[in-house]
Amino acid sequence: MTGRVAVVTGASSGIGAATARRLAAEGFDVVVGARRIDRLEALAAEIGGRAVGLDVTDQASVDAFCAAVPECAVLVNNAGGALGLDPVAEADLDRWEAMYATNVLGVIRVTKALLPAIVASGDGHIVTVGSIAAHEPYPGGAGYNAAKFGVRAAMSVLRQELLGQPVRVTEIDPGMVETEFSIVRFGGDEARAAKVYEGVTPLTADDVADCIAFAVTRPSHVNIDAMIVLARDQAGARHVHRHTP
Ligand code: 8X3
Repeated sequence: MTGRVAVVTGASSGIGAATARRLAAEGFDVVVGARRIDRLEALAAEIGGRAVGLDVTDQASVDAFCAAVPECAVLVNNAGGALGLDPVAEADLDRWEAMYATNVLGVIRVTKALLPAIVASGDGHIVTVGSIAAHEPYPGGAGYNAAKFGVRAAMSVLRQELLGQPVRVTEIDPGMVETEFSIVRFGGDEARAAKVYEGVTPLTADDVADCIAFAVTRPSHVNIDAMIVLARDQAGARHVHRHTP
């Protein structure tokens, strides 16, 4: 048991929930944050953690969250996601703003607010869940690509700015992970979401949580700067091998 506090954002499902479970199993005192408080409380009860409501796009919500979490050693910035697959010519700018608000400003807002506690822990770690989309643009991806490239740039800057402080900064960039990601991206269209993973063995949320746990449980002097994690069936953002039944 480390007993150190680990905060996981976007923890009500998918990679966030899997990471919360895994970090609790590793002995962290886990605080889960998300907007869907019912699911969050069930998860917190399951893992012996604490649920605190969190909307990363709302400064008052982030302030209240941080007031409830005076100590924090590890922050996993997982909240985020994609909205649509619009070509630039048909961009829905409201959705693009929303992607920037969650994936970029949301991560920065939470990180900034928790940073004093993370530094004060004497052995802090900030892990951000990015995406292969932060490395490879693809048709229809521009709104999400821009957001994920943006947060990757910001956290790379943070890594440099924190040099000399007792804080590690890591980015985990997965490819296809079968979670609610595509259902949310396609506005609840489950058939369209299922097509994304058709004929492929995608990563699971647990696979990504495993990578996060690996980074977090290295000795303190080891900083996993970045990790791109793809399914064996995926060799690039849109380079996928689909098995026929
Ligand atoms: C999710 C992966 O390729 O749909 O972050 O952008 S992708």
